[in-house]
Amino acid sequence: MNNSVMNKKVIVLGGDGFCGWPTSLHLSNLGHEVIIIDNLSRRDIDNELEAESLTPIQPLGTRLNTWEEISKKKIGFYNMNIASEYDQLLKVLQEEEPDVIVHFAEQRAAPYSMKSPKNKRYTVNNNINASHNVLCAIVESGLDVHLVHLGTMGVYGYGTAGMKIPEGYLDVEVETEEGEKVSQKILYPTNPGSVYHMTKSLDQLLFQYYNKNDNLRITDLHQGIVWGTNTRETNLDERLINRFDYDGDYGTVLNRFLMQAAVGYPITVHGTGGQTRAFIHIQDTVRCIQLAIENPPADDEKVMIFNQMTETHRVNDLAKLVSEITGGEIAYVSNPRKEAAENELHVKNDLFLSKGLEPITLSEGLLREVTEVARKYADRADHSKIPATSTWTRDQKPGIPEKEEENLMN
Ligand code: NAD
Ligand code: USQ
Repeated sequence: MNNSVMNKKVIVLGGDGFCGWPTSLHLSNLGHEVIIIDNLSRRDIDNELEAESLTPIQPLGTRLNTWEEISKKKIGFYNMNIASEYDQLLKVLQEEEPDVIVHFAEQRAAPYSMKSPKNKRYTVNNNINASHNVLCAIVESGLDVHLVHLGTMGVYGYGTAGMKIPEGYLDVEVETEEGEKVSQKILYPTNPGSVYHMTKSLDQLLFQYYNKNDNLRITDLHQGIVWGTNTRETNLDERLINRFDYDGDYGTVLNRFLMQAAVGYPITVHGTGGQTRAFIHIQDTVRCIQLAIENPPADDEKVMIFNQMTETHRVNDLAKLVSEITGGEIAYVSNPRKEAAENELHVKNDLFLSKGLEPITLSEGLLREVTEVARKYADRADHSKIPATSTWTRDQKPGIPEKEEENLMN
């Protein structure tokens, strides 16, 4: 059988999360043997923030039993902190002997990472130790594992690059002392905009080193902002429903705008909304992971980097589009982040297109689908958790709409 379509044993680190859960189901549905490792820290953070997923996500045990009932396929689970429980992680790798590890298990919210010194340190300790432990354990196990990591478009920064952002590497020409021109391929210079995005920049160096020193086969996916909520598999039964983050720390921009419009909260555009970002629908996320697994790097290949995004949009244009479709009112609020007021963003995504990705782009139908999910669970929304209150420095102010500020005071 062609290696690319052979069923594989896949460990999904962070398989209980927003991207990890639908990916686990998708891979299991394709016939891969899937094992989730997760310490359920994202659920703990929900408790800490007193902000739940808008959708009623079920305990992981219920999710796994439901999947087995429906698909007759079993997904394994280990409750483990991969950033601190190195020996246990190594033992699981030695016992399970996976072909592939998909690594989602990091603290992924920029605002959460900027909330306090404690949060900054937690994000760095968790993310860097998680990635390093995985790399170290793969080497110590002696197994030939393909590591697929979820990185971010944010490593490139959001200045105006003046060029199409390449997939990970930049071709440069340097001049030697003798005046000779030498061509080099270097990692695109990182320019992270938060402590969270910085950890993803540091991850890149870890991958480059372990690839060079130990010939590890690594794919790093520089993913844009994920929108949407359900996929074909999570739609099969309400107990499989995916997480929908809407709060000021974990909610991402397009899902927040759709949710805000659905529950009658003003659409919170930070500053002028001049920020341009890269986006991808959750259904394409799971398809991209499938394609990355089916197209592993060769033994002596350098870290393979794909830009996992399908389109770019300006935040203000998204707000206007959501407002047109839903009738929601836009509120231009103070920007709690330290970021350029405006940027252009042009990105190459040729690699996934060449592997067969047929991008799902923004359409009214899909936007309405998210709004309908949000409307269905609107009574679960806690309006006091909607505004983004984590500020990047003492100079920024929370992004609270004026009329809601009064409600918050009362
Ligand atoms: P999420 O927080 O919903 O899921 C992450 C999962 O990892 C959670 O279930 C959490 O409990 C687990 N986890 C975290 N630290 C762990 C540890 N030390 N040990 C074991 N488990 C741990 O996040 P998500 O939205 O699913 O994102 C997954 C990955 O994709 C992240 O690395 C993120 O940076 C990246 N990404 C996400 C987006 C997005 O828009 N959601 C966009 C680009 C990239
Ligand atoms: N924004 C608003 N209003 C809001 C929320 C956000 O105007 O109510 C603005 C922000 O100021 C920012 C932009 O929208 O300019 C995007 O913010 P976001 O929270 O949607 O995205 P970000 O912080 O970049 O993080 C998310 C994920 C992260 C992932 C990243 C991909 O949480 O895990 O790495 O998207 S990317 O943005 O391509 O780097």
